[in-house]
Amino acid sequence: MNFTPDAGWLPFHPAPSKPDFRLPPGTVDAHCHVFGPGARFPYATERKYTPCDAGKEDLFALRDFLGADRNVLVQATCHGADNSAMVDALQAAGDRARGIAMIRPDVSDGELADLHAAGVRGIRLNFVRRLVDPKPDEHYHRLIDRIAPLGWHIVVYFEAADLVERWKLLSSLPTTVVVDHMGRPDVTRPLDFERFLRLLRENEQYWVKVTCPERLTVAGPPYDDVVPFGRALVAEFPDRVLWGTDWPHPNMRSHMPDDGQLVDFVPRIAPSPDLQQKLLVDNPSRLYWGRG
Ligand code: 0GY
Repeated sequence: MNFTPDAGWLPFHPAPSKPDFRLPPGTVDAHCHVFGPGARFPYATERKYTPCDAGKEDLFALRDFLGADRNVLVQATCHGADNSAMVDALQAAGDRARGIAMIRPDVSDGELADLHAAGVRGIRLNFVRRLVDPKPDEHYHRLIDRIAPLGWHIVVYFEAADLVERWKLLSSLPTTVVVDHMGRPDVTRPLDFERFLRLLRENEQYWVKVTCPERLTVAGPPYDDVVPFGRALVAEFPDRVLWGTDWPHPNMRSHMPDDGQLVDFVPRIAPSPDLQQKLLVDNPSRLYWGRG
């Protein structure tokens, strides 16, 4: 089956620049996706958008070009709970990738075991309303009951308003929890960021991805207005932060980021070699590869 990308959908950057910043050996791009190709891995019928295909070969080429070593592939909503494109990429990458799946409550033990064998180490709970239809808390509890015994963790994606509404659920999650994209602060309202910092301070199992300056910025590249947020998170929680590109950048309508420029954002939020080593290598190695 052939899929036509949504009108106005920006394809990933065709020729990213070579970053000035040299990623340390063992760097993990801890947030990226594969889309299709739709002809082989059809997009989900319940999807809210149809992307351009962005397959594993392009992802691995970007990894090598940027000087990263490994990837964490996060299941995106356009593939729903059919994780086969991601699993195919995990199998092709061998030990150089791990995955975060989306599942349904009726997933079988056998399916979970297969996902684990392929390298899946967690599930993603997505609360962003333009991406998924909201569900009652009970739905998420049922998913968590399925994965907690496997030693997996939870990745959560929410916007600032969801944090208020889902506070009880979010602050009671039993596993390690990783929040996408700095909790999506409104960079024009730094005081609102305090609520998210409170979540991290009061819940030691919470980690955060210091990703997506291109989504959070109002000023545009090189994302000066996002630097204080990323820098504050890395400084206060150096052992609980992860970095990633978010390639191929779904739903970016304003501009398509240059992935080389996203690498050059790293030393601006993690200014010392020690912080860079934790953010890029040690933290993801511990969480996803059980090392260190
Ligand atoms: C991201 C961000 C987005 C999309 C998804 O699962 C998804 O569809 O995550 C977004 O549109 O903000 O993490 O890639």
